[in-house]
Amino acid sequence: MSRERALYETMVRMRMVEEKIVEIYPDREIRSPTHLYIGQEAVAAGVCAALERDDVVVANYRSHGWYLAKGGRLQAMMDELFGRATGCSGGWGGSMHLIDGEAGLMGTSAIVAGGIPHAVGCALADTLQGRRTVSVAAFGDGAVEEGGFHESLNFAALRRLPVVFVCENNLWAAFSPLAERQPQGDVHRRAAPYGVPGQVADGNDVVAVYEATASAVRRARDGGGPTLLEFRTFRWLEHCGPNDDTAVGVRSAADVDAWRERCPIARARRFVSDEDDRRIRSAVAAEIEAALAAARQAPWPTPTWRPAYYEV
Ligand SMILES: Cc1ncc(C[n+]2csc(CCOP(=O)(O)OP(=O)(O)O)c2C)c(N)n1
Repeated sequence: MSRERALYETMVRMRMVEEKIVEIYPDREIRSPTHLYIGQEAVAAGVCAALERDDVVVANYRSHGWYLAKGGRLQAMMDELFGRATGCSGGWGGSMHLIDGEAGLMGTSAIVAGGIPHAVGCALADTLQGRRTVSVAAFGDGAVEEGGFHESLNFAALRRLPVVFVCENNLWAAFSPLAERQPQGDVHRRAAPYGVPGQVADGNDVVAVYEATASAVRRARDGGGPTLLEFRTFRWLEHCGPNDDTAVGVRSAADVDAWRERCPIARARRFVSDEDDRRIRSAVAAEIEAALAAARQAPWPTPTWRPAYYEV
């Protein structure tokens, strides 16, 4: 399979899974707060395609795309959204707290910037233990305003750790636009004070994302230290939940429409034939229906369950 076809398929799968979540969310079978990734698919797809399975990703609560792109199991994710014991986090984490250690998705976090030091810690541990894995910290533009971002960049630079810092700059943090939060909105320029290379690329161009990441990953794996990548993109739906948010009066419908025109999946459609596209979509639709049916039947966690440390 060509790389481009695989990138397209990954994005279509993410989109179709989330479109199904949008469709069923009002039924309240999924009770977890859910931050949808629709519009941003090229970032997780392009980044994860440049990684090996053993490489690590730590992402934020806008997690579904990262989980799926890194190789997490759809069934375990769906079970988690349904709060079932067979979910990837035992049914206790919900949409914001996904994990699949075997796939190298080492967690997603509700704390803005909270996952960044975790990714750096994974890189430190792997380096000390002689493994040549690379860690990715994925976060939004809002995370750049947190101390943890700067401390992590500083420490990773100091120790030349194999970390790729990936900022998904979707220009908004909930209802706050970037221009009202940061005097200088070029996130990639935050790398320079730490002596780290910073690069910006079109986050809706999956090949551009892949290429920028592949070169940062090579550099990290060869001992060259961290890179900060900024991918400009846009979230189509409300910050949290399945709806459009333009009626609220903050983001304009014209802005959202302009970004919908730049759909990363439509842009990559040329990589597959009509026949191929049909095949991909019908296989994904069947996979989603099967996962939903199984999630509805899956067992609930035991209410008396406690984390292991609770008993100590
Ligand atoms: C430390 C912390 N501060 C504030 C919040 C509340 N909060 C949740 S999401 C969010 C916006 C973050 O935006 P961004 O990092 O750009 O990510 P995006 O939602 O755009 O993917 C904020 C402020 C939080 N969860 N954690």
